[in-house]
Amino acid sequence: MIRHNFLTDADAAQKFIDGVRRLKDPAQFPWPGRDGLSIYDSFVFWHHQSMMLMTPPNQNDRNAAHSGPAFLPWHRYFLITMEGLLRRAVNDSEFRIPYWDWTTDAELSEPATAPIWSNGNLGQFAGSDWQVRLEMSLRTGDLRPVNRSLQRELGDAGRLPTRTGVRMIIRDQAAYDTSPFSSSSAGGLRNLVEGWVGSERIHNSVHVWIGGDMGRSSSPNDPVFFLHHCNVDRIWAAWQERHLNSSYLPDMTAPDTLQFHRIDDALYSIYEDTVTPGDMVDYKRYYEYDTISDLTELQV
Ligand SMILES: [Cu+2]
Repeated sequence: MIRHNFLTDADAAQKFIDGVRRLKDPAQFPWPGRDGLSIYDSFVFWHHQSMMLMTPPNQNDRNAAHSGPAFLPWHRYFLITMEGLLRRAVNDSEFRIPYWDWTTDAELSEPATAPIWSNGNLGQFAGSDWQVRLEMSLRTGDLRPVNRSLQRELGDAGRLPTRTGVRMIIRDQAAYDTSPFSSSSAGGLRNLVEGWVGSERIHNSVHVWIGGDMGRSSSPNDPVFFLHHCNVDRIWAAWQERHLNSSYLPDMTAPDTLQFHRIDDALYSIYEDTVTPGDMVDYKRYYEYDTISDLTELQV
């Protein structure tokens, strides 16, 4: 089952839009025990909680899903879980989340007016019929109930990563991650893709470029979160195909201070399942991408 480019597969794009709207409706997909909230809102909570869980607790950089090796598998798992719910919502067992290839938009003179933001596409979620119900307070950092429309500040800050920059990282980073396995890791695929180092700042830079709700721990409020992370995941997949002899790091010989990030540690979830980074490595059990060769080409 194939994950397609949002802009070249109208069927997957429309199903994604219909699906998130249904999952967002508390009448159709209620979040059990949380009055007025939906299954979609539980993903906002789950993402926020992952950022509150410092790993280990005596520092404030690495958390259960960011600034550490688990960044890529945690978000792969998060998307696969959403993908399964979307399949139920649109009643299509073949549906897979599409990706947004922002490197194409990076080549435009005005990426903020690119097709992805039209009213037929993701622009519609900035309207009054899509309500943010939980937000990270910018003052306290806590999650709090609200009722307001989605906020974006397209292009006010940050920038979209270039295809050349992405290709160079995939080509040059032979290791999945490097010591100290945090936002300070100077090399390794994970930290360069997450975007704490390097010139492209890939994942972080797209959050900043979209701005508004995408800049908070409650960023899954914006459905583009899933299209963005799908493209981030596609980079990991491309790297996996390019570096067949490199594997996820660290393994289980790493110290307890790397708990939640070692290959057989459980990824943080608000649901019952126990899934590890190791379980997420073989993504082809769940989906494939329509293309990764645009990222693995040697000429840069
Ligand atoms: Cu995240």
